[in-house]
Amino acid sequence: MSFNSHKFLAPFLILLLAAGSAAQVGLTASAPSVSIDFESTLERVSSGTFSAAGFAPLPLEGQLDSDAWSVKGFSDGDLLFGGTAVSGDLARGAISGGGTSTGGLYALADFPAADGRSVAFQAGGTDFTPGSITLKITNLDPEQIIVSLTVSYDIYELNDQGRSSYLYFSYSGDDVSYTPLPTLDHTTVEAADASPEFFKIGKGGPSRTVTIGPISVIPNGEFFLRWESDDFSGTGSRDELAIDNISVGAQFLGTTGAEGSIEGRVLSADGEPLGFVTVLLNGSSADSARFALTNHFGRFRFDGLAVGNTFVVRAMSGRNMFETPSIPVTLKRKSEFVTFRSVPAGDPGSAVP
Ligand SMILES: [Ca+2]
Ligand SMILES: [Ca+2]
Ligand SMILES: [Ca+2]
Ligand SMILES: [Ca+2]
Repeated sequence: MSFNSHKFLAPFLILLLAAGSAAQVGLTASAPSVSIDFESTLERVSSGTFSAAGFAPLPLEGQLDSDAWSVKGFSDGDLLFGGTAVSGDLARGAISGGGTSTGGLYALADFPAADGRSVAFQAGGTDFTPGSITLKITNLDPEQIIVSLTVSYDIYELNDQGRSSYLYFSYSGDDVSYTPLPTLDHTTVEAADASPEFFKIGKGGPSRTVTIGPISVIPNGEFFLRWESDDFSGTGSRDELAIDNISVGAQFLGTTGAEGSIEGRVLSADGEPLGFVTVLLNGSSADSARFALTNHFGRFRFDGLAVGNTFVVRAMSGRNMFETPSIPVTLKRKSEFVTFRSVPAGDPGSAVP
């Protein structure tokens, strides 16, 4: 494809991206958690009962939504976010009890109970060694930021081969740099079971639970959860693994009791502090404007602001003009600092005829 045709396509691609931007695990302060059980439809994540019929951005029955899922490491090629894969390694179908020898991604059926479904994979020499499954989370709340995520999931293992495989968990804010959480590591048993059957890791509750934080996912910001696998020890064929009951719960930081602050100072043209200058703060939400007066050090401060929001700070004085009277401030961290400086005053005498 020529460079020119790329340019021609660009506006259409932008439209498609905009239309698809709401498709992923979307969390809001009023709906802060989701649970993915692979038995039922979860809008923007899975369609119907998962049958490993592949991945698509508009999934059909039995498929997963590729706007939420990315799968890498199978020999048939990587599934990127928004991609489509409906045959081969990424669509090996439902399998009851496991025991396959063909590398690929399956729907494990009838485990841990009848009609149960989970995402299972069989690794091989060129499949999923290494490989990864990534789930995209998006903060769809218009105002509040996600400050931590509680994640839990189940691991099922079929130890039918003489090799050990690992399943590690990591997270990312940009889908590039991932932070591992070694406390969640799992490795399958190396020596094969005599009568192999799928079993769940851990007793009682979820196989793994963790709270990730502090993090800062601003409105429309994304966050990524990743499960990675590869050979760990032993030789021969690989065991089978499955992931199920992925629960994600977000803790939001709202405008009430918010921890952010904007502080600053107002200076004269020659750098002297200016007291008793009115400073006005306008928020991005429906909050009414607030004002402060500078003290005799020229300092002011606004507290209780939501991190992630944008504000406009304005200095007003009948006696001074300012170089930049209005300064927009996005609270990317807990505190931001701004400085207003007045322009040199003309000689008052010369202005009077
Ligand atoms: Ca399930
Ligand atoms: Ca393959
Ligand atoms: Ca197998
Ligand atoms: Ca094994």
